[in-house]
Amino acid sequence: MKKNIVFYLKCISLLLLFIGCKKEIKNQSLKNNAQIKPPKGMVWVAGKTFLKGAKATDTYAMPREKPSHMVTVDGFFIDATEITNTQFKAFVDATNYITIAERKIDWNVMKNQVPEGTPKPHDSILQPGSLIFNKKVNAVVSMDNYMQWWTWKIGANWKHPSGPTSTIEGKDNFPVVHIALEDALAYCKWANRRLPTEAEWEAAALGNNKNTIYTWGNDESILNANANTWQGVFPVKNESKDGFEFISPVKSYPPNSIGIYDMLGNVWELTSDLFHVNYYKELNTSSPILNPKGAKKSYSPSNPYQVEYVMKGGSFLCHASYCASFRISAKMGVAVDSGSDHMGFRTVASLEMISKN
Ligand SMILES: [Ca+2]
Ligand SMILES: [Ca+2]
Repeated sequence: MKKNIVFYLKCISLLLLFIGCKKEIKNQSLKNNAQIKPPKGMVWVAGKTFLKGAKATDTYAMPREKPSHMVTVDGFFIDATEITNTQFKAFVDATNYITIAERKIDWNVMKNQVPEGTPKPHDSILQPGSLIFNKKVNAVVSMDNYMQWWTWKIGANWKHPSGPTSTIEGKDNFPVVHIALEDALAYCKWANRRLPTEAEWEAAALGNNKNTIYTWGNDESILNANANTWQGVFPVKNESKDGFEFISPVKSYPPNSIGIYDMLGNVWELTSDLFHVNYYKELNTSSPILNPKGAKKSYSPSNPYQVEYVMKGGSFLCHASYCASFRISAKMGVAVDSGSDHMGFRTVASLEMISKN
């Protein structure tokens, strides 16, 4: 009788172990095959291992995109489009959030972000505002000085993208701009989302393609049909051959292979990774890196005074002659409190975040 009880208990424990294993397998498969319906406006990106960074045939690739290396990301949901004015307005209406571009400037904070000894600008300059592209630039002296084509515009913010007299009326489905990292994070918190890591962003941009330079493949000659960038002579003559001189409504160009729009061009997109020019060079790339979250600290030789984050995809201002950032591996750093009229964001959600709801 005692033997039978022991045998019975062993059977039960084996059964429980079997059920436990099945649950584990199910959780694992959930990570890589979404079994939850995507939230409205989002697309599932299946978990995968892929080559992050510069592709071998990419002649535009910059040193900060090298060496390319294998990474593995778990599956996640991503917004099919850049966050629009309508979406951002819903957040502001619900929370009364004030973006950084709308806030008073504190010189005591700002002076730590500029070279020591920089004189305090006149109070008339230290007003809420943001950077806008200078449409009136006729000629540039040196391409190294990008301030030739950027203007500090008092009163420019997401509601007034080109300055105080401009509006977003009739631009509901345009990407929201003048968004700094803190603003994007506040939106994410409200919406139960987060910013993508750079690895997730590249995984989403690749879609079903493998190892391609662009979201549609490797053919640069069809750039104008697939992304809002700059044609002509940057930054003085925009021929708008792709149909748009400035930002375009989201979904104006074809989606990538898994239904995501405007990953390349239109507005730059923030990520949660810190920007460090030598990050890739210092990685141990002997095996795929699992869910990389970027550099531990930020470093940009052109802006050593501020913390910068990685932004991806380029914008309507990107041209082959300058940064050619309309590529999946391209990246730039953006100061943590800085926005402009060609910067926006899109969000992601992991399965755990969605399942909690
Ligand atoms: Ca364009
Ligand atoms: Ca974009």
